[in-house]
Amino acid sequence: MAIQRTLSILKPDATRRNLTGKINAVIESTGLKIVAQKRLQLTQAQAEAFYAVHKERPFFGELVSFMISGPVVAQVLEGEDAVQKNRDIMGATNPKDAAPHTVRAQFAESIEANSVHGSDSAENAVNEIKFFFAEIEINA
Ligand code: YYY
Ligand code: MG
Repeated sequence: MAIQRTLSILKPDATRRNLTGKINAVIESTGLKIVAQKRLQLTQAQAEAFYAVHKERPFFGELVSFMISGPVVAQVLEGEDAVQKNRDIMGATNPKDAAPHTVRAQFAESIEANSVHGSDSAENAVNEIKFFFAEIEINA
């Protein structure tokens, strides 16, 4: 497996509770490197566009409202097998199902306020990184 990039988002429940440093420590403990990072307030249109794949799902409206309820930290993570490595350390979508030591097991409040987003495939990672970052902002 070659060096790969993935998009990570620290969600509004994490910024609200001042957990960005603690979550970054978990990410960095995997060997993944945070090669770009910025804190921003998503607009409703941006959140809807980012999660467009879920627009027919019953939770879409609440997901969008939650994602614009406060600032997020968007990040690019780089390293060996970055997409899967980040998914592994995030834990299951529902924190009740997340393995111990994962970010969601340790920090998530609920299935909705679950602290982190991570790209789920290499192909989606490329598009999600482009959504937030220009190449000049990504520096290993
Ligand atoms: O990739 P991941 O974040 O683990 O889950 P997705 O199935 O892509 O759903 C995106 C996002 O939507 C999830 O992180 C929380 C929210 N959500 C929800 O509120 N209720 C559900 N039943 C499923 C997902
Ligand atoms: Mg997902």
